[in-house]
Amino acid sequence: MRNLLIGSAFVSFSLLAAPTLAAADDWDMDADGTITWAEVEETRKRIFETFDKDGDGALDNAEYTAFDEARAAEAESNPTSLAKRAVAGLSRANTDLNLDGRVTRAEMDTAMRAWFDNIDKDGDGVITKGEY
Ligand SMILES: [Ca+2]
Ligand SMILES: [Ca+2]
Repeated sequence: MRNLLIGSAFVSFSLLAAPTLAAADDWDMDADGTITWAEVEETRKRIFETFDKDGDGALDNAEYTAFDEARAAEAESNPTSLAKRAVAGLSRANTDLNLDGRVTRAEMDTAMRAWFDNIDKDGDGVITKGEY
């Protein structure tokens, strides 16, 4: 269930990570119809570049609140089902794995890796359209 929640929200990360990323297809950075783990890691990097204001490698309470607000604003202005699901799906409940109030790169990595492995049903390390 946890993985499913993360997964449903995951494809909306691109809507949130940066204003320049407007479409879910932006996940697929080389536009070849697949999402690789490298592309997932790139998106995670962008999330931290955008929201980790003090650059300490973790989203603290205030920084995560800004991330929450960005997702809420995105869902408001672009009310796709993916954007709406991202509001709850990417909440601290799903990413702050040790419940210490901060989401580290490692925690985000673990959450996204779990999602990736869950969706990549044939285990070839690549998510193809239809799998997501
Ligand atoms: Ca920080
Ligand atoms: Ca934590």
